[in-house]
Amino acid sequence: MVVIDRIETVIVDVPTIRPHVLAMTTMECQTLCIVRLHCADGIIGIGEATTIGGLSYGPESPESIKLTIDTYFAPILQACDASRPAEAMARIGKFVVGNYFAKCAVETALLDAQGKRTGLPVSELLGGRVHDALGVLWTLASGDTDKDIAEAEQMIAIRRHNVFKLKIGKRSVADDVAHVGAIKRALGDRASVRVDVNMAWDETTARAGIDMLADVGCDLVEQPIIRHNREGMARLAARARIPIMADEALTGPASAYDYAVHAAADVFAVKIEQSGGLFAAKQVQGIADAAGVALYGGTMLEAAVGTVASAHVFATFPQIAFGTELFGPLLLTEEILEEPLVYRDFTLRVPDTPGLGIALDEDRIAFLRRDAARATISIPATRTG
Ligand code: MUC
Ligand code: MG
Repeated sequence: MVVIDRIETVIVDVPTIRPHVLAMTTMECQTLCIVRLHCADGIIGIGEATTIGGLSYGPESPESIKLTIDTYFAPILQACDASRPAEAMARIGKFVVGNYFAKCAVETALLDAQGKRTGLPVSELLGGRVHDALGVLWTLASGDTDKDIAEAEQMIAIRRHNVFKLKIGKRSVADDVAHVGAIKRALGDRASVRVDVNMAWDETTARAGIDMLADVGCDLVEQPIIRHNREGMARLAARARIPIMADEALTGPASAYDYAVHAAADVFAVKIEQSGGLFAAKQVQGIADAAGVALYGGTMLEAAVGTVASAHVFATFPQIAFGTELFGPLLLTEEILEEPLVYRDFTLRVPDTPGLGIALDEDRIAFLRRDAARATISIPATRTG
């Protein structure tokens, strides 16, 4: 038995490289809850949880995740064997309802520690990788069409991304479709253009909006309507000329099963935090594969730790037809790893060293943590609207 001596959580605020405009919030900063699991054998496992715009995306905030781990998970983990991550997570699941993002951060830290202990990358602990590199798209969300086109051109030129996701739903459908059409026209066959509505439309609006998007060359529509309208999603998927992807609606294996049974989406966006952890994300993949639903690797705009944890999971998916959006670290002004993740030729390399295969830049974390006395960096508050 490997005793867990201590679990440490820190809140870290990192500015974004530009305002990131989504239907429900504008982000100028990303807040991470970094977890360190100190094990009695000297191994430290790391994990991360993020949300999008505090509480504007889902029911957990970085601050609530920290409190949940410190107050409720820590005493449970005291009785757990760090070398049995699945058992430790089952024990947490027995005593803690919900709190998926917090569970994901702790499960990541347990698996990182276990990988370091056994000499295996996390992808191998999860069954073994099928991919060493994953396609990565970029989200154009500056809020301005010309700026988005310039950003996309630069990404294509440096061979970092040639698939783009546009965040829409904040403006009128006509304005949004004009924006999407202008970007698609500028990029042509050099890029795939997709949209994420983040649930901003009602079903009637979505019916018209999806047709209009198909007409201007959009390749995929993500979560057009509210998460609980599964029948609406099924009706939209049945009539649409382009694939419909579920994101917010997928909160773990039970919802994936429900969506698969009712043919409520053509594609599942799998997110490790939203699924309830890395094991749960694997279960979502299994359900999608059994049902013949295509897969996509989603992000909660995690920084490097959550991003690489997601990459280890997605690297084990036999099919991942729509690629991933594991660009989170690239949206941030600060590097938090000793060695940055490698983005090259439109892909992210999946590390193959033990555990997550990364090391935190501890000086950077010490500087960026919210409770540090900072000298030069100013962190903008997240704006709403
Ligand atoms: C979402 O809803 O998919 C992913 C990329 C991005 O820009 O925001 C997220 C959230
Ligand atoms: Mg989405």
